[in-house]
Amino acid sequence: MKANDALAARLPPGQYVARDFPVLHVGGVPRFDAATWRFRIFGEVERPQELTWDEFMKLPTRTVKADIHCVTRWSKFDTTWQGVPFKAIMELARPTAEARFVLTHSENGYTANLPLSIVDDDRVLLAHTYEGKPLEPIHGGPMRMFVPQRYFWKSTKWCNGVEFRREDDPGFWELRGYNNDADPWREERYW
Ligand SMILES: Nc1nc2c(c(=O)[nH]1)N[C@H]1C(S)=C(S)[C@@H](COP(=O)(O)O)O[C@H]1N2
Ligand SMILES: [Mo]
Repeated sequence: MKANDALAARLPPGQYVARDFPVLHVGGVPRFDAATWRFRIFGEVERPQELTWDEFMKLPTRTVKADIHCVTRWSKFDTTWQGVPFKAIMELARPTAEARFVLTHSENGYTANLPLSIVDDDRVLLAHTYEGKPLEPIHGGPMRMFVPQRYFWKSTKWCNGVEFRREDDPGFWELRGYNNDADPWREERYW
């Protein structure tokens, strides 16, 4: 395969390769205090959880290397993240048989919705480490969702809760004209 073909196979339609790591979010960067930080797992689960930072950091971790794709057209190849696998969260809280969707919540009110079938995947993390270092506050530290199969707006920064749901409810950008599914390979950018 020629270099251009290899690039085309890896770059979703309408995207370009970014060398830097752009920062994109609405509002300010929330302050992190390890003593008061809490992470909630709630909704359609058998065992709702409210974890402290120490408890969260004792959960299993996994490293995932993947490309990320922002709806504003930049993609970044080979980013390496470490965090708690979403599957570990499911084992801990046990979604009920009725759970079909998740809504991830942020410290500053931002939300993103996803089908359970997308997040129940080894590549999906509650990431606290980026390229071997604690995730920087501007990129969502201390912890953010990492969902590489979807445009990056689905990866909620400063994540403080995961809500399991029977029904799908649009998140912050989905309410403002962004596509509900957000598959970069199908170029599902807006409605
Ligand atoms: N809490 C929160 N998470 C968020 C956002 C936001 O505004 N608030 N923006 C999303 C969007 S649109 C993108 S592209 C990515 C950007 O992540 P980055 O700043 O680490 O590149 O975060 C996503 N997660
Ligand atoms: Mo974005």
